[in-house]
Amino acid sequence: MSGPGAIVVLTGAGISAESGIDTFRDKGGIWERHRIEDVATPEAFARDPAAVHVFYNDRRRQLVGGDVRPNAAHHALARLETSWPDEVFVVTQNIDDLHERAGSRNLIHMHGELCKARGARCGVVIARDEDLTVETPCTSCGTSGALRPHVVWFGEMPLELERTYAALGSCALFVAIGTSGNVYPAAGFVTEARQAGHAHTVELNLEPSAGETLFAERHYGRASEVVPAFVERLLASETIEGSGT
Ligand code: BV8
Repeated sequence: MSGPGAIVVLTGAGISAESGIDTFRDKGGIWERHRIEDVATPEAFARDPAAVHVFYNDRRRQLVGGDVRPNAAHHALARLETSWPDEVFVVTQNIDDLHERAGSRNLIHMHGELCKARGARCGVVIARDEDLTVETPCTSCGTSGALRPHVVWFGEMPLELERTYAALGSCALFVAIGTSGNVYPAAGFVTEARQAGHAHTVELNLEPSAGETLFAERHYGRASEVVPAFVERLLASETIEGSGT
């Protein structure tokens, strides 16, 4: 007897909003205060690395500062991973570590991680909670000033796409949580899951996203309420409602 099927969950900044981490495109969001071209492209880093380091240092200090912690939505996904009879795979666009801190293990950060740095020369990735500056030496190759945030900027290739597309092609359920559906290729995952995987597709968000009509099922509200309720319903029935359309 085969199980109910694998689940792929895509999360975005909205799942961390109630943990106190700013989203990007909401009112007062990060892209209202900074221009992407100044802080989140390889060209920006080449032009003014100090400004890019300040942008990420500020966000890293907030994350590691102590009063940011996972919320009920992160914990619900960790519970789903341990209790669901088939695979649960979380692909996050977020660079915070709240999914890990809530207990999620089968997880990838397609846009990188705020608490990791990468040697721009050697490509070695290291854990890094402290500030980065243009003088910080790479702990692997020793080159001064060669460390960059281990973050995927606009125009750069997201991480582990092959593994992600394989999961999208074989899942029975695709759930997008807390994402506005503006950034690709992540915003195209729902279509991939429907076409390649014939998956049932669900959007859980504060408000309809740009890809709203692509989802077979939609529930709106705050992630800390909507996600636990959705996970409870899934675990109670152990079936995936509906089928990919
Ligand atoms: C690439 C790291 C080549 C940095 C980020 C078509 C195909 C492929 C690429 C493109 C394409 N069209 C355009 C492109 C280029 C570009 C792109 O998408 N541009 C956009 C602006 C049009 N994409 C790229 O450059 C990507 N790379 O294309 O490589 C390639 C080509 C083909 C195939 C593969 C590769 C790289 C993009 C990655 C950039 N890096 N982050 C950092 O964090 O500083 S993106 C950035 O946006 C963050 O990662 C963020 O997570 C992400 C997406 O934003 P969201 O997470 O959705 O956040 P947002 O604020 O927008 O929305 C929050 C939502 O939450 C809202 O809907 C809100 O209602 C909701 N919400 C709020 N509060 C709550 C809530 N929901 C529930 N509860 C709440 N309490």
